[in-house]
Amino acid sequence: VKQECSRLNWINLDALEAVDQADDLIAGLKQTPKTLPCRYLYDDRGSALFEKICDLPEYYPTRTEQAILEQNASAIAQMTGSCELIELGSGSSRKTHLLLEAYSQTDQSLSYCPVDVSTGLLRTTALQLLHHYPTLQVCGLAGTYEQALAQLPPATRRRMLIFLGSTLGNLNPQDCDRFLTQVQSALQPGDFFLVGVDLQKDVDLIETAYNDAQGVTAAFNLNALKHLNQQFEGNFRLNQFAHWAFYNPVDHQIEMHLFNLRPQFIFLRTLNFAIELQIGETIRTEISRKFYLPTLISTLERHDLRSLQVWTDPNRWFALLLCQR
Ligand code: AVI
Repeated sequence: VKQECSRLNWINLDALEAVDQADDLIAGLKQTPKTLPCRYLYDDRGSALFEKICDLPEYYPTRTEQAILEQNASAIAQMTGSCELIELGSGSSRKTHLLLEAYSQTDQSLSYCPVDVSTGLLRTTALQLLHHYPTLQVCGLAGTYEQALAQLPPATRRRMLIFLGSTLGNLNPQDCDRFLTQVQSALQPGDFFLVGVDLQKDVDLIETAYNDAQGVTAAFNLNALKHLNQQFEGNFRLNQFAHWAFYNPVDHQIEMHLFNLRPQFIFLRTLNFAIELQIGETIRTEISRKFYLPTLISTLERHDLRSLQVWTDPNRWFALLLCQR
């Protein structure tokens, strides 16, 4: 254990001002229709539920991306050569194992920086990886992507930013542009960006993936309110909301909402903020955009991220793009 700890660095990224954090929460709840920043889906319980979603038969993105990585991880490692790996939103880093395995074949000084807001998961994963890869150096960054991109430790060599799982789709076009601008400035010319995205496809297949039979996605969605109740001493009654997820064909995105079943008066005590919720009112907790590859490639190009190679599965459901700055 001592040996493993000497290969582990830990950085708690500077917290955002508490007031700023609540600003977008309050603004979203005042809006019509109401929205929540999707980071509230990811406390430790939310992250554990998301891990469960990844294993659901209906949720095709994880296994599809995993299969693409299984087939192409060595090609990726060969194309980039030795580099330090930084993964944004690493979660349990399950797919990253495939990349680390491929890089460990050729790279003697393997280093990996997972970034996640869920510190519990980040710590467990870091320790598991150190145990598995005897020479790996891990630098865990506890914080949001934005914090991480603004505060990355100085680069020691070429770097590759990894952003898997179609998390890019959880950003609206404006936030996506802002995020890619941050990616661009965190990278030096020659550095790499590896991004996995869910593609446009049959609507039934997509809607089924966000309305699973066991109700894990529903529990994940409702957990955002539990998180708010805990963090801000709120009084959302979870059993008075229903999970509602549907495809919006205009914006090409799944929208996850919480549908209010009874009139409720909500008070978030530590923010001294109150709202009334009418029957049938919804709170949108997440968007999950489904991409059209040519549009995405040109968006990336506008941020100086040139696609070197695009890999997809036989159904063309999911794509993995290796870009270079
Ligand atoms: C993390 N993110 C890419 C997932 C998605 O598919 O948008 C989150 C998720 N929401 C419901 N199921 C999974």
